[in-house]
Amino acid sequence: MLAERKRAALRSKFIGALLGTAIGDALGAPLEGWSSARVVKVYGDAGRLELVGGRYTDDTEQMIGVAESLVRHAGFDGADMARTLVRNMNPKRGYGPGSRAAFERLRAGARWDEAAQGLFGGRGSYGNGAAMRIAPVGLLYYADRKKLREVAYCSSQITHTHELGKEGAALQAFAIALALRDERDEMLSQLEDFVQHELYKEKLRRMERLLRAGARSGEIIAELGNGMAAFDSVPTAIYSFLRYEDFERSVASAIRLGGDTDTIGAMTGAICGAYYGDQAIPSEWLARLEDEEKGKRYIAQLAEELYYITTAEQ
Ligand code: F2R
Ligand code: MG
Ligand code: MG
Repeated sequence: MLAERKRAALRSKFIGALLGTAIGDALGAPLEGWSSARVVKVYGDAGRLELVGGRYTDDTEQMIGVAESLVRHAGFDGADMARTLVRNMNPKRGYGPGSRAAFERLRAGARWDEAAQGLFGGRGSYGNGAAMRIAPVGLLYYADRKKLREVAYCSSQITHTHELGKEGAALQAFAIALALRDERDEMLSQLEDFVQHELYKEKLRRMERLLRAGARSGEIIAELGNGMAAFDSVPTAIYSFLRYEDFERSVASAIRLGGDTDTIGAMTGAICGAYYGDQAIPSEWLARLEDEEKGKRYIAQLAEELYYITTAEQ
């Protein structure tokens, strides 16, 4: 009976992480690029944020591609994942310039692990595009941090070859895994132990201070960031999860920080969903999330398939 209850809770967390990505993304989408002051002026500094439109963006579209490929192969296959991301791409969802360029090179025949190498003067992208789509990797490998890191890096390589872009994706994937495992109290120390770059370690140390002080938005933005670089948005999403103890407040407060709102919302939603499960997502938000060809029912189905693959191996 207990095992049955544990299985149901785990399944709900898988669904929560993927739907949480889509909800945070759709909530933040109309405000992407706004300053925090503008978001607060229009929506107020507390209370429910309205889900306007309900359409998700590139964050969720790519997360769906990652999940589809992992499900198809019961694991990572770089060429297939790249093909899937390219096939799914709808430019109207608003893609980052680096990712768009990588997909064009893939379409022209470049290898999955080489297409993005020449971007940004050969340094590769450190944008948050690989981190925002990483939730399925955090779920599938939640019990194996070595494999989680390996697949996070490899899946990033398709579009983001800069080490800070890859590390941001691995950090976000591991935060999702820890949330799934209910390791909230240990999250910061575990993340500090896991992460390999001093820039991220420093942001995690700042986070500890900000959480203790109950910092205000201006300070959070100045210390952690709210931009499109992985190192200016992944830590902010982790902070937003740790700052409050419910799905709605964490996601709404992340979006009220302004900047890359859809992406910080998507990443916060993924961690919160992995921790609280899908039932914690406000029903009013879920009701408004798009449900067309690859909408909420499809996303929940992908999460269930990932859950079955993961638990079949245990
Ligand atoms: N692209 C957008 N939003 C703008 C347009 C949306 C509008 N509403 C519309 O409908 O058209 N959002 C999406 O892009 C972000 C993810 O970007 P990604 O995939 O990481 O792209 P990119 O271009 O690789 O990186 C983003 C920017 O980061 C800077 N950057 C990255 N690496 C750099 C490097 N090595 N040196 C210097 N700068 C670097 C650049 O400014 C990149 O353009 C998400 O917000 C997603 O929602
Ligand atoms: Mg987006
Ligand atoms: Mg964005």
